[in-house]
Amino acid sequence: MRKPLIEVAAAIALTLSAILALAPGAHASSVMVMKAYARASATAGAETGAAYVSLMLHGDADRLVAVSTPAARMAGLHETRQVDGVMKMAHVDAIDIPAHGMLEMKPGGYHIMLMGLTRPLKEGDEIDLTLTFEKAGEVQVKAKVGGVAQMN
Ligand SMILES: [Cu+2]
Repeated sequence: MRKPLIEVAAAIALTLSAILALAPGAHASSVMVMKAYARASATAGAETGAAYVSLMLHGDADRLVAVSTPAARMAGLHETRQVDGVMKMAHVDAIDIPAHGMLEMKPGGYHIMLMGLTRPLKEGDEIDLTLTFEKAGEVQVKAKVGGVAQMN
């Protein structure tokens, strides 16, 4: 019996994506960073700051387990949550991302907390972030410093 055309097409597509996945450099990581920004420091003496990354997984589920940056002595994963009407932020050990899923950090949600800024974040600057994933390993990201109240 003849294979339906759609199956053949699917088989070709699978083969193509397998080739692309194997091509060195073409798909070095299953993590696709869509957006990365930080907020400018409101004052020259600011010690802490926040950065936000949005990314997509092109593959199996993974976990973001760590983050580091030369822009601060310490960087951590935080989540802002509303508890009894009050916004509170807390450290999270890891952020789970489902297979082919998205992680969207944003003010009022997940963010990268920068503690002990080496210098105030200035609008227009760029900071380097290293995201560490359980499976994908380290992913380098450049985050543009936006306005003090930038939302996206
Ligand atoms: Cu925080």
